[in-house]
Amino acid sequence: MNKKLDKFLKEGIAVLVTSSHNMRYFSGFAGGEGAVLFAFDKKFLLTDSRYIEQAENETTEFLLTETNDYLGSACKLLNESCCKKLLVEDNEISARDYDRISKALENCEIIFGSDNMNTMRMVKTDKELEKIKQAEEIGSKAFEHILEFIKPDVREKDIALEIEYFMKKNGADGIAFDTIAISGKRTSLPHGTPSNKKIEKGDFVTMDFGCNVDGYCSDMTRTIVVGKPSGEQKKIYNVVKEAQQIGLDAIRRGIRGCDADKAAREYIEKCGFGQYFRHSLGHGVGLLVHELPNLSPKSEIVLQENMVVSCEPGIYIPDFGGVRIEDLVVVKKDGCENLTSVTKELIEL
Ligand SMILES: [Mn+2]
Repeated sequence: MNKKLDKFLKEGIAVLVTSSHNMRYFSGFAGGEGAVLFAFDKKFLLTDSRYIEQAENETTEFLLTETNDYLGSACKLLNESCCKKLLVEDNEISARDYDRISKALENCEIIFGSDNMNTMRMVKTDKELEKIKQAEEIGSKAFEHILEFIKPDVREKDIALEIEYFMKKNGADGIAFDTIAISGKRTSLPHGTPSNKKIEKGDFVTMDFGCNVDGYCSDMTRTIVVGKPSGEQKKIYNVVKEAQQIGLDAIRRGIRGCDADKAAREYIEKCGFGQYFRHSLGHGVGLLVHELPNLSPKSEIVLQENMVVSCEPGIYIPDFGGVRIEDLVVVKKDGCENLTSVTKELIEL
């Protein structure tokens, strides 16, 4: 049992989990639909007939309830036991469901719990780390593979598809998010969508992708150039590469997210590209591809050992193009362990 969750339960606060990622985290049930309820020293898993067999296989110690109305059933259980305080996932629950729960539970204080529940997942166990490592290894292999595939006249959409196909063919359960594969001037779009544009000589190609192993995500980005890079392309690439290394050097136990971000950002600013780096340095990765802790100018979270974060500075110049380099790392006592094994030298295809 998670220590922070245990603390709520000891204080007599019941906990209702309704997001698929937190249900999976706290119970092992990966079906995604239903609710997990911790209350009065009991653990309930409420789901419908489509998932009940799966729930039996994936969980232990949970009292399974088959129901088509898991919120209604949860409220009934809570009312029967005169629950006085209930923690809910405010980020995940609809206004309609919130209204319904509030009306159904008499004399029960409803507490917004998303911030708390999402911090519970930040530090990873060895088992979780193993899955993230596997996923990132598959991503690294996909990158090596795609270098053979990229050439002039290949469409961005085909590059994205090939990366996704390779990852699934090589052990991934699925993709962690829609693959980004963009080229030429379109690389100035940090989260551009692959189009029918064909690769041309002299194009930057940025690929941001990840897969999923047993629920856990990977995430990596590389930018390459097709043909010979121009002086300006080389310059931008090298600034991002150096900034990324500065970010990696800063990530360690005890540093705040904002300070890791600042280290990389200051270098990009010093090089005169500050206005073109307009997102955070990184984010946590786990059951969700974007989770806590953030490495952003606002993040006060102090990094702890075995948190998993990305380090991904970028420079995006409208009507010219952009570069992002992203590795996934595990925070350690005196630094970090890099899970992304492929080169960051500028690859010229
Ligand atoms: Mn990322």
